[in-house]
Amino acid sequence: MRERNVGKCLLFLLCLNVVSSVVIAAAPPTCPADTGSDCGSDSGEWEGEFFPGIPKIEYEGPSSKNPLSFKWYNAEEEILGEKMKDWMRFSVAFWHTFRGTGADPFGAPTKTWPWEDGTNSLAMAKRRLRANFEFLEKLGVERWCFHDRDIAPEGKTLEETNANLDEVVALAKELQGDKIHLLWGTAQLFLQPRYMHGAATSSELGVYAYAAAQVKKAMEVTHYLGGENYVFWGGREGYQSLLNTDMERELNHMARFMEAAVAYKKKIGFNGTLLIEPKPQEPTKHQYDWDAATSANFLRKYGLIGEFKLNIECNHATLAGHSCHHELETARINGLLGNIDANSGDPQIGWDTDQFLMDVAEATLVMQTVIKNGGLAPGGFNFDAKLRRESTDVEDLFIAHIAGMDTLARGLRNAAKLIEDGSLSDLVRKRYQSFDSELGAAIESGKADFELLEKKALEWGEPKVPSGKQELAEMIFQSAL
Ligand code: XLS
Ligand code: NI
Ligand code: NI
Repeated sequence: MRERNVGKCLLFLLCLNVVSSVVIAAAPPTCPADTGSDCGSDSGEWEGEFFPGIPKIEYEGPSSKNPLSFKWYNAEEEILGEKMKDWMRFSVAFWHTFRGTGADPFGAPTKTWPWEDGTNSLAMAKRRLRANFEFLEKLGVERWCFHDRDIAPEGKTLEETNANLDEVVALAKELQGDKIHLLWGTAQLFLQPRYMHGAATSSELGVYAYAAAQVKKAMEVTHYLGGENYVFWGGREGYQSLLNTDMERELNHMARFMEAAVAYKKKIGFNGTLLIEPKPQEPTKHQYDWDAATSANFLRKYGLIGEFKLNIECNHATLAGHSCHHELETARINGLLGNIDANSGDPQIGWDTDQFLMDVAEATLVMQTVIKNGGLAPGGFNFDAKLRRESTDVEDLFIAHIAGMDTLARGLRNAAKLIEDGSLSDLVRKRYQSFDSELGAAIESGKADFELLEKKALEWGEPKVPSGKQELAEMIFQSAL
């Protein structure tokens, strides 16, 4: 049974190559993994539960051995005067959790969820959406994120595509009710072949216009769903070669496109934050949004600095040669930390592997910055993370999110412990204490010129330089984990 299914999936992928101009979402699985389920049944509303046997996930504490329980995340518990759920503002990424198939460049899809019927139909889109809301409810997560094209299929014309989106979004609005919120929406401007040169950076005027129409619509539906933010993508985000592209012109096009998005946001009265998500390479090698600092410079140069914030993704930080903590601090110091795509990369694989963040030390550093930032609202933590290709049980979707939530919750507890203990911040304060003086204050307020400093240097002679205490800092940090 399983072998035949894999055969069908491979065939489906080959067919996809031929008809790819209309199928833009990742190939949906063709059959359910669980034998005896509704493989191949007609699209339509799903009868009953999507996740039978999975209870509402509860907090059971660190000693629990139950994989379907939280060990560290206790939504209502207060840490540093605020509920854990308000610090975290967790969100499930629709594309990974409900459109992820496990396919990679060397392998066919492995995930064949029972509710999938192998089509990219409108009825299937609605059924999948119902699965998403049941998932959120059972997981106890109040937010979700999507790209326009993962929630609704592309039609033959832009009108038809927009009508499909409207139909799915109307159902989403109903299913959200007043309990579930949209952390952010975005437009998917990369998979469809029309975007092969980029979208806002495309050399084709018609593509630029088409992308504008798509972003306009995605902003409208995000607004309609009460979106708290909108993640802005210009589409493929860069250029591959400087031989056959005009970098200066493309950057200008991108900036004009962003300006138009700002103007449209104001026109429709959308009050959410506009975010851009730094990412180096993938799929292009020169990106205007390489990392937080490059993105900040781009925004400043084109006068967009007050209109956008950054969505920092930990895996993208690693790809840029930084730690996630460094990117978060760069964004925070620039007043640009808007949202976090909570994931991590593999230390050996140089690719955006989008793994769930499971490293407690990293999570502690991430939470230190979130606390310094006074939280993330109206942003939050979006699980831009997917199951490994080998994880194929429905319950793995829950286990992955639970572990990801617990890791960050544990990071929050540790960061609070470090603050309450105070020895690490003491160490840092002492390190700079020579500046807590009259001359230090003059330097920090820009009032000390070189003549004054030279006079002091001559007067004092050779300065004494104390130890930096790196290992002591690490020792204190470790003791909180
Ligand atoms: C891809 C991005 C993507 C965004 C949403 O690398 O991380 O998943 O978060 O378009
Ligand atoms: Ni992301
Ligand atoms: Ni990514």
